[in-house]
Amino acid sequence: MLDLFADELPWREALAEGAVILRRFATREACVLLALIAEVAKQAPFRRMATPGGHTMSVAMTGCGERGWVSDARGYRYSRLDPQSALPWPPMPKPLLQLAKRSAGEAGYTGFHPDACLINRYEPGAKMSLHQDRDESDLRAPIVSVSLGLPARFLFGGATRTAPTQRCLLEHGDVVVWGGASRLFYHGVQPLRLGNHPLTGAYRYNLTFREAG
Ligand code: MD3
Ligand code: FE
Repeated sequence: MLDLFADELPWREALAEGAVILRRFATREACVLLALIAEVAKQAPFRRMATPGGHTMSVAMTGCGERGWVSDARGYRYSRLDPQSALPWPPMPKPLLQLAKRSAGEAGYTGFHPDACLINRYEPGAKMSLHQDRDESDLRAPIVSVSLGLPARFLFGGATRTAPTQRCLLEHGDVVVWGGASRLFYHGVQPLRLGNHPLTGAYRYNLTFREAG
């Protein structure tokens, strides 16, 4: 097989206390990951959820695994059922689970057992405001994030909403592992810029693996 990535090895960048970027760690698997996302989306289509405040999120979401993250007028939570179909979320495909475990291990987090994979799809202009991820039951477990397709300008701050923010570009194949001190840090994504990625066209996808339950 022609290997277009043989000359680009992954490298690591420290981002914050307990957080590390594994640059290009998922590049070789990207095609497989995107095919698996498409399979999941056949069973649980991407949808733009309502916020508790009555707005509609610009990011379209779906998920796989035992639990899925949902938002509606009642709030944010994890649910075993997809509210749109009233069926369980599609199972987490093995290669996704294995990538998540391998990434966590690479960052020093052994024994990571994610039961939820949230799949975000950004179209041009879609963004995610500064927030914390705190709906998971055990906040000692890290979150593993995988970026695919168009690049995103990612913002991350500190333990309070007003802490100074840093920005970094998350590109196709980049994996970030967030744990320890940075697990509850505020973060967000700036509006996606127009572009055309060879594998995803106008979209960016982000997978986040979590121990939710
Ligand atoms: C920092 N997703 O789904 S992934 C989210 O690119 C979310 O779609 C973004 O924030 C995205 O909640 C960012 C990177 C990320 C994920 C979890 C974190 C950064 C984090 C948890 C704590 C601190
Ligand atoms: Fe988040």
